[in-house]
Amino acid sequence: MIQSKICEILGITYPVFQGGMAWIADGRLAAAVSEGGGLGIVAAGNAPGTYVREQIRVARSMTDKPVGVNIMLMSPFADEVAAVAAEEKVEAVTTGAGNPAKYMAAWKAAGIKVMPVVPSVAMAKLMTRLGASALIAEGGESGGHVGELTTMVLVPQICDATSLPVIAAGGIADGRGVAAAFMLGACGVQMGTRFLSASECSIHPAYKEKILKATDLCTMVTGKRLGHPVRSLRTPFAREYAKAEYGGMPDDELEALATGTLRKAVQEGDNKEGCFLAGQIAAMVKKEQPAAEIIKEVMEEAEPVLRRAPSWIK
Ligand code: TUI
Repeated sequence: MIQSKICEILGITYPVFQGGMAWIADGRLAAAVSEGGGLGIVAAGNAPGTYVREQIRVARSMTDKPVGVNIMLMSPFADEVAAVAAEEKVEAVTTGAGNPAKYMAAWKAAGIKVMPVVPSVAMAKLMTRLGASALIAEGGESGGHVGELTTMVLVPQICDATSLPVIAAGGIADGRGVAAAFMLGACGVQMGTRFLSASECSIHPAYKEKILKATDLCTMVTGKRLGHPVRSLRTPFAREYAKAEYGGMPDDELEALATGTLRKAVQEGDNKEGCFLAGQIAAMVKKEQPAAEIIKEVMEEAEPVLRRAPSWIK
């Protein structure tokens, strides 16, 4: 079985994190991933502290294994959610969409392992100095809010910039992706899109169906003009948003057009007004299966690839 230092640091069996997908990664999904030997992560997204506390407790009621919380730093509730994570003493906090510097001391004092998403070398160096336990290098192949660099380019540069363990994210959904991430210097992976197909993932059936039917060119990035690029499925809504974005719609109207669209996708499967966040790897997600099976399968696929040189090299 492939293990690495991130397994020791967190007390997990497999070096696999589940991405902190807003509106999607609830206590039930996080518990299923943690029970399966990975790190399940409750996503705070834009939700208030009460919701996050409740979901942490749901996860705790379903597993004794370590559980994490993802804090989306652009959330108006980031401060209160940061406090909830410390109060509930989750084993790990991951952060996204910003700089978590002001929270690091409090989380560390609560004994929490802090693992920020770093989209650049500068941010990796800063987070290393501030005492992060590991770094997540997430390339722009991922779903949701994306940085500039691809996983292939970002991961080795982050590995060179830090002595901390690096978790690769973005575009990883099978054993080959895991093996490639390790070859780039990572010692773990984070998957989001692959877990959308988990049996324990409570998204609307229409959302799951869209992921299972996705093809290679099925995602697009919108929102660059307002500074928050987001990757989602190329649906009628995403096309309409892109048209408005490049057609000169005023900023406030553009913001309003996006408001509530993720909820509409996750809870209602609304094809017209929903924003279905998904990574470029969606096309390789083939079937619904339990989270534990996903983790075991990708790690078993990765093992022979990593243990010997590819057979197509002479
Ligand atoms: O955060 C994510 N993915 C997300 S957040 C999200 S909710 C949202 N909805 C609409 C607009 C924006 C967000 C949906 N998906 N992934 C991790 C990630 N973090 N990707 C990129 C970054 C990042 C970007 C800048 C991390 C740090 C950062 O620092 C900038 C700075 O210096 O403050």
